[in-house]
Amino acid sequence: MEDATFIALDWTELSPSDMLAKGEAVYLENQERRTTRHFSTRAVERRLIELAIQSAGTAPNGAHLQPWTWVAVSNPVLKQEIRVAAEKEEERTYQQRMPEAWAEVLAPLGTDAVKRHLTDAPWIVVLFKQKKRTRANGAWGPTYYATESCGIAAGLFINAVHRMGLVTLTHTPSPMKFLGELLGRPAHEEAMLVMPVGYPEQGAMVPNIHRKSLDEIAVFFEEELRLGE
Ligand code: IYR
Repeated sequence: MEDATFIALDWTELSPSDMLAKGEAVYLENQERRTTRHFSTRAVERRLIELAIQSAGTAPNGAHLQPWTWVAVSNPVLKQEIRVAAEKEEERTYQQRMPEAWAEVLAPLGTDAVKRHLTDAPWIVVLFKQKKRTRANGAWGPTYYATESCGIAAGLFINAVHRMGLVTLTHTPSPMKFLGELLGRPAHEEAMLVMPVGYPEQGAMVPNIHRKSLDEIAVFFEEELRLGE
């Protein structure tokens, strides 16, 4: 077992007004993010994808095992193969596997088995979760909280893409096993999320959804309890 080493935390205090201003600016910027299914075919520099992945790689994660592999595809032949395989699964999902209770909440979002974004977007980024790791002694060992870790990392990826002025869509073909096969990933890696990245198409549309208010999503218990007021 390696001994832990520690270094000083690099941290600068902000003034209360800067904290508030930053918090408001970040909220506003996040509020402007939307998921669209309408991507332009316009090319995106590989460096921008690298930066989004590097941002994702800063995520806090279980035991600092960084249990993720990001596969970025701009190759048109491979994108087409991914689309064909995804649509094959999705057709069965939409036509046979999807219970009515699920179809009912998807209807307002206008999703269907046609996955045009997989070939329109200049990049598809697939996030693989590493279920196992190699230990120092060469034996297989588990990873910990890999799903949570990858979920947090995906959030940072999505945020980075948005802040660079691009759009992405969290697509979840089910089952996803075909992705490991097409992209040559080892068996201990499980595809978790497919994210086309690019510019929105001219005239791109988004569903007219509403986000829950703070009161609907949060509960506070403060020092001065005001229960039953
Ligand atoms: N995986 C399908 C269905 C789907 C499921 C949920 I939950 C969504 O929010 C959107 C779609 C698909 O990607 O179309």
